This record gives sequence, C-alpha cells and structure tokens, in this order.
Amino acid sequence: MRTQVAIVGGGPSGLLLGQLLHKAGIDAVIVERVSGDYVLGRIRAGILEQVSIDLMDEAGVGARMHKEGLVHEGIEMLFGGERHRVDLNKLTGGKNVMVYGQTELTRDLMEARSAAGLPTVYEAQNVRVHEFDSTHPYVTYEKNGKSERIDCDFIAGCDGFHGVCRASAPRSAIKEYEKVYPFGWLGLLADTPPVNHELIYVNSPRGFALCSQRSATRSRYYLQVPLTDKVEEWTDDAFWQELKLRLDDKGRRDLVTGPSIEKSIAPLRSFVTEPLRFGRMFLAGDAGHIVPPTGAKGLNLAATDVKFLHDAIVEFYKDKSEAGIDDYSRKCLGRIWRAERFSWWFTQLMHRFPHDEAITSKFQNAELDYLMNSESGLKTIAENYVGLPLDFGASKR
Ligand code: FAS
Ligand code: PHB
Repeated sequence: MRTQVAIVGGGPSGLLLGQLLHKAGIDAVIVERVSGDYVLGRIRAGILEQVSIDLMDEAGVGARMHKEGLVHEGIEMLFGGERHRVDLNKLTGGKNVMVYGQTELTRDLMEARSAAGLPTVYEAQNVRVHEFDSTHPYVTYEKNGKSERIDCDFIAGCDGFHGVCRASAPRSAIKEYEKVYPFGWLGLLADTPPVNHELIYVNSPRGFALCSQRSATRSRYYLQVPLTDKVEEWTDDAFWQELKLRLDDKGRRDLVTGPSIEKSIAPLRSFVTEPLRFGRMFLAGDAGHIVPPTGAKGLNLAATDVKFLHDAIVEFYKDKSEAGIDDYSRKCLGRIWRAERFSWWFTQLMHRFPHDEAITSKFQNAELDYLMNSESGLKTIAENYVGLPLDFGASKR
C-alpha cells in the first residue's frame, strides 16, 4: 500500500490529524494497535480549550460538540474550607472552556473517518517504522497473520506514551525530560448530576480532589491517592466517603452519589521529548509529551501539535516548502513547555506530597489565598487554564 502520510495511532491525535489532512486533500492511513471499541472505552480528558474547539470545527466534526458540550465560564478553587471562583471569561476578555469528554470527541472523529471511507487498520500487530531518516519511509505491521507494508512520504507518531515511534528514534538524537509524581489520580465516572455547575479543584488536608462532569447527568470525580493503591481496593462507598471528607459542607450536602460506571487510577508525570521530529517522522500528542492532568492540558496540547503538523504537511505539498516541517518541533515545544510548566505548578499547589512538612501546606494555602485576592494572580491562572494564544510570545522573538 502507498499513501502520503502513515499515521501510527488511532487516538484523538491520529484521528484529528487524519481528518484535517483529508479536508486538505492529503491521503493518510491510520494504523492502530487495538480495536476501535477499545479506544472508545478509555475514559480520559474532559476539558477543551478554544483552540481545540476551533480545530474540531476546522475538521468539520464540531456539530455534536457544540450541541452537547457545556461551555464553562469559570472554575472554583476550594481550600481552607472556602470556595473561590476564578472567572475565566472576565479575566481573559471573554474566553471559556468546554466540557466535552475525550470519548465523545474521539467518537465524532471515528464516525467522520468511517463515513468518508478513509482507511484505518485496527488491531494491527507488531507495528514498526522504517527509514524515516530517508525520503521514502515506510511502516510495517501484521494483520490476520499477514505482514503488511505502507510506503509513505511522512510518518506521524500519534501512538501515545507507550508507542513504537518515539521508541524507534535514535537514542543519540533524542533527549527526554521526566518528572514522576509520588501519587496517582483515582477517577470515578457516574450517572449522577454534578455536585456543582462548574469544576471544583480542591486542596484539602487529606489530599487533592477534583469535581468535574461530562453532562448535566454524568459526573467525573478524582481523588489523589498513593501510588500503592489498587483500584479494586476502592469500593464506590469508600470513594464517595473520601470525596465528602475533602469537600466543604455545601459540597457534602449537594453531592449525589451512585454506582460507578468506570473507575481507574492514572499515574501522574511530566514528560517531554526533544526534538519531536526525526527526518520524515514526527511525534504528536502523548507520543511526545505527558502532563499531569491537573491543568487539563493533555488533550489540548495534542490538538495543537496536530494543527502545527497539519499546517506543515500542507505547506510541503501545496507550496513545495519544507519551512513548516523544519520548524515543527520548535513551534510545538514552545507551547508544550508553557503548558508543562503550568501543569507542574498547579499540581505542586494543589496536592499533598508525601513527607511534606506541616509548613508546606501553610505555604500552599498562603499562595492560594494570595492568588485568589490578586487580580494578576487570578489572571495568571485564568489565561493558562483557557489556553495561551497559539502565537503567545512570538512578538518578543
Ligand atoms: P493516546 O494515548 O490517546 O492514543 C495513542 C493511540 O496509539 C492509542 O489508541 C494506542 O492504542 C495507539 N498505539 C500505541 N502504540 C501503538 C503501536 N505500536 N502501533 C499502533 N498504535 C499504537 N488529558 C487531559 O487533558 N485531562 C485528563 O483528565 C486526562 N486524563 C488522562 C488519564 C489517563 C489514564 C491517561 C493515560 C491520559 C489522560 N489525559 C488527560 C491525557 C490524554 O487525554 C491524552 O492527552 C490524549 O489521550 C492524547 O491523545 P493521543 O496523543 O492520541 O494519545
Ligand atoms: C476531566 O473532566 O476528566 C478533567 C477535568 C479537568 C482536569 C482533569 C480532568 O484538570
């Protein structure tokens, strides 16, 4: 088989790239290791920045998102038993975020790809990438016991943190930066009305908690838990009891509990690969970087990588220019490191670290108290949370 772009990985990055390239008349094949149902079964992100919303519209798959997505103009911070609202809309001159689950975004992209009859190979085994340091790279895989080969001009490594593409880059050409956090997030999804109309980020003496949602009838909650915890050790009742202990009186009164429809523990890490380009192979999304989910950046960073990669590939074919692909890594990494910094900072501020001295939580509460009472403090949280403009900092270069 021959195509212009071989996309390894059929998660949100791969699907969004495939859809944008299709709209630009560029052929791409997606090779995905698991089934489509398995991809849809992963419960992950929930918050879209305006840049991601715009990209879904540009890809022509934004209709259901606008119909079912919930526009949120603020978030709440709960610490010291008190809530403080961060008015995202006012502090950023009208910007908001949208609650729309990654599962739904992935479903919209999958359905659009299938409706357009675009080639996606699911349950591809032993995927390998070859000769990406040449102008004739190719991808091989096995399907139904047969070896297959896709010759292409470019390979898009959209295969996530555990994928094959980053792992195939020459060690001498890659630098990886990593910080692993000493705790995880226990997430629970339930068909219960959210405890609050906006998200609540909680810094409590018992640890971090987050009250999020997927719709007016479906809630998503997270508890910071030790890395040694196993999800099967957490009954629904134990989860709800612990969440109540971390909430305020109003939260305890308003919380509607119910049976979980999904429960999982995710580890937290900050991770960045430099560079993101290896000849004709490009890393996008979690294949190139991971953020702790505190800042709701993971999916949104993946979307902007995809935008920059799409723009670069279109420029290559339409304008016969390699300027975009040569600048891809630099453009992405500027944005990635700003989001990594915000996610790390917000994680440090809201979580209890093992062996923290008592004074550390006093520092955290003092910093939160300052931020909530300072116009510039509130603004710094708001402008990072809604997502910095794509050209942020460009004028100063
Ligand atoms: P993904 O990992 O989603 O997709 C990569 C795809 O590549 C997968 O389908 C995988 O099966 C496939 N693949 C892997 N190896 C392959 C191979 N060798 N060959 C072919 N295919 C291969 N972000 C937020 O913003 N908020 C959150 O709350 C949040 N929670 C998260 C919870 C968890 C447990 C995880 C792991 C991530 C979370 N994230 C969150 C981040 C997440 O949303 C990612 O940013 C998002 O999935 C990135 O999408 P992709 O880059 O497509 O990577
Ligand atoms: C979610 O709804 O899954 C979510 C929301 C905000 C975050 C992380 C996760 O910071």
